[in-house]
Amino acid sequence: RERSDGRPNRQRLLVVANRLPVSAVRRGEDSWSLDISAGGLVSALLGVKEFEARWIGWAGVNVPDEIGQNTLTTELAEKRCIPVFLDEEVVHQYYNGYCNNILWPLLHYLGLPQEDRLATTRSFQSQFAAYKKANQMFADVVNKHYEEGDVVWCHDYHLMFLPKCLKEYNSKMKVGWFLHTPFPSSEIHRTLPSRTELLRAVLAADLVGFHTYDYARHFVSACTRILGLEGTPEGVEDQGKLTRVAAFPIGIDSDRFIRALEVPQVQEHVKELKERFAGRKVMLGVDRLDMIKGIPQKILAFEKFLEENPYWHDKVVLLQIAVPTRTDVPEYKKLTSQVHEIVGRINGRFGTLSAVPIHHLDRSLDFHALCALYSITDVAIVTSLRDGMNLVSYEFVACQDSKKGVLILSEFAGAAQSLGAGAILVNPWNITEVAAAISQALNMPAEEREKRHRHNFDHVTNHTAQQWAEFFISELNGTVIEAQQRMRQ
Ligand code: ADQ
Repeated sequence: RERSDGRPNRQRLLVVANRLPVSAVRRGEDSWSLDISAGGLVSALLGVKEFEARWIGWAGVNVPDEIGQNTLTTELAEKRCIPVFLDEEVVHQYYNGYCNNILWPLLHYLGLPQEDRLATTRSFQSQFAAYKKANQMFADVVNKHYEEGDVVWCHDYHLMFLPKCLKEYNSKMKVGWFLHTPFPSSEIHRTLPSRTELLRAVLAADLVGFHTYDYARHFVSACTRILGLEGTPEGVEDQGKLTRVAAFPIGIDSDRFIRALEVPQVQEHVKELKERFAGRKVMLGVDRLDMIKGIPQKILAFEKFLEENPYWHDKVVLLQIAVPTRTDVPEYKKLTSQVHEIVGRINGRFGTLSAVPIHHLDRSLDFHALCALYSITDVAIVTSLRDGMNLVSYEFVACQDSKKGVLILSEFAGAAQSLGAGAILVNPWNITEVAAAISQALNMPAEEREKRHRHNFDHVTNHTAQQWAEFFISELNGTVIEAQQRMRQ
């Protein structure tokens, strides 16, 4: 294809994810306000100049009427976004049900929700049916907008069925699928009633990507043990058809964070924070309020540290910023009250009239406020019980080039594989070990901090989100060309 000025068109990339990078709020029958979220994936793809990206996903609102659907579609088109309209019942069963209640805990080794395990088991079939239906709805929209030569990149556990649906439409479509969460041991995956169908659906893709080599290996083992297929160094082979499986560790747009530190508004904020916490070391946790992030474990470890180290009582503060997510799921509500209760107890126990040891905020911070906080922090603490990668640890490192603070990082976060040599790695289940890590971090000599920071900073600035996206797409293009050559031989 060529443009009217004779130059070749850039390859089109259709990025399909459950949510569009835009949230829509209805203002009237035919008007919408669109709020763009500059998440990691968006910045990654904005930086990839040789592709022309379009987004396909759910806009996060129920739009039952045709007028509303048409006006929203037109407004989103200006942002290169194409909506998939899901009705309330599908969202309830597919998104809240199968994705968040079944797949999310399972992929993070947490099993099915404890209290309603039997109820979940009973509703499993209807939720799985809704999941397949929703994936088919995404596929319909992709198919409608697909042009020959496009690359289709499917994202995450919400869309494991999508590669199969797309290949059924058109076996020549170039389809890649990337999982942002861990892929667990095959012993965990095999407990899923839909284990076989899901694996087969993912294997329809040309390229399947994970954050780490371990997750890729678990996926290949699940295919060999559960489906009886052959694992090869390149991926999984089924009757001569190879699905490439590989690790593509994500990164961040580190320059965006580094540049933000120069913005006057951020510097003003830094000054205020430094005054506010003068004379105290600042520890920071930034997480979505989710059970995988190990927030109660982190706070209990901090309590243990205070118990064992009276010297530090009025010299350290833990700021825990936790954005509430999935607030309509009962397990998440329970987690919120559990965290509040523990924080209240510890502040009651160790606080004074003038200061408390833990500041816990149930909300999200804007980008500039977050950068300011990262930059004044002495010790960042990530205690995820499992985490695909964990970008917070990367963002902290990017903002620390002048301070050279310490990162305490769970060994169960994908980031432990890349930042492990610079961070203090911990098992978040062992609060005694985490308390000792806090002590080590707060007392670390400057020379050692510098050395550890240098390792992490070099990694974060040399493995960016943009490189991640380019690498995945070029591998996908390469994989398809190789497969075509094999077919011809
Ligand atoms: P998440 O589970 O959302 O992502 P993470 O990688 O840490 O986890 O990314 C969170 C993002 O949200 C970061 O960019 C962070 O700045 C932002 N954020 C979190 N709390 C915030 C707050 N209180 N205020 C403002 N911003 C906040 C999933 C997987 C991860 C994987 C990513 C990317 O669970 O393991 O690293 O996708 O693949």
